Amino acid sequence: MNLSDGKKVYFASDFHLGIPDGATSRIREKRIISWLSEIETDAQQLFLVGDIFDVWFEYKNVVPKGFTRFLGKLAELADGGLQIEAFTGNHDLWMRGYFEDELGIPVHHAPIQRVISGKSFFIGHGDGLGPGDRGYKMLKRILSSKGTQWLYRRIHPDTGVGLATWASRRGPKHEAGAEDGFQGPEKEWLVQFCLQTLQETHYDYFIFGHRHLALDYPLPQGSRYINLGDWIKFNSYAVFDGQDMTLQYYPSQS
Ligand SMILES: [Mn+2]
Repeated sequence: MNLSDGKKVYFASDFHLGIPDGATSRIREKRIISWLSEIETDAQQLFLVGDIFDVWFEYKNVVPKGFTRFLGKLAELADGGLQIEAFTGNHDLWMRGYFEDELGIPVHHAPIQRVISGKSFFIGHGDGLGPGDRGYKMLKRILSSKGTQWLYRRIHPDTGVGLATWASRRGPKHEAGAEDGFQGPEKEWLVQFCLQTLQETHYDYFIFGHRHLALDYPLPQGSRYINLGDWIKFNSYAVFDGQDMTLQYYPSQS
């Protein structure tokens, strides 16, 4: 894919719509929509890199209530010709066709590789990559399985979504550590993942969410690991203008 003159690619993740409560989430939802309205003037492509919703579980004919303004904005943008692609995160891995059917937005359930205007990208939410976190990798395998999802859909939506909401708020936080800041390259699994990957394949940019840290970390061979941060604390996103990548914050500081 090549960018047209003056056009850009935008990346954002970890909106976690729904937490900590409806009213607070609504404020964040509106902020995200303002941001989308601002970028639509020069965006050619938008990647939503996971954990868009704090809880999402799609039944065959039922989706969770809420997020109408956000979904409406995505529909408007997609209908207007903006190329949008989404990823599942560890909080919203149970997406199964609603975005595709209703919005025309493809959803990736695993990382992807792309070449945009001559630069190579590795893009994914980032959960379950790199060494360690065996418990989570096992849990993810179970939760991702068709059988588990089929069984879960036998539960009434009120109970099913309620249970998922309860688990999300009380369960272990796989973004743990964000409060403590960057843990150093040895402890940051995503840095380890990048270093390992670079030994075999070169990417100009690794784009991840999940860590809830806004990061632009230099790697060997001129590569960079961008962590998109989140929209709970940072309102951060990344922009690629065809030449370079920058981390930015909304509203812009200047
Ligand atoms: Mn997250």
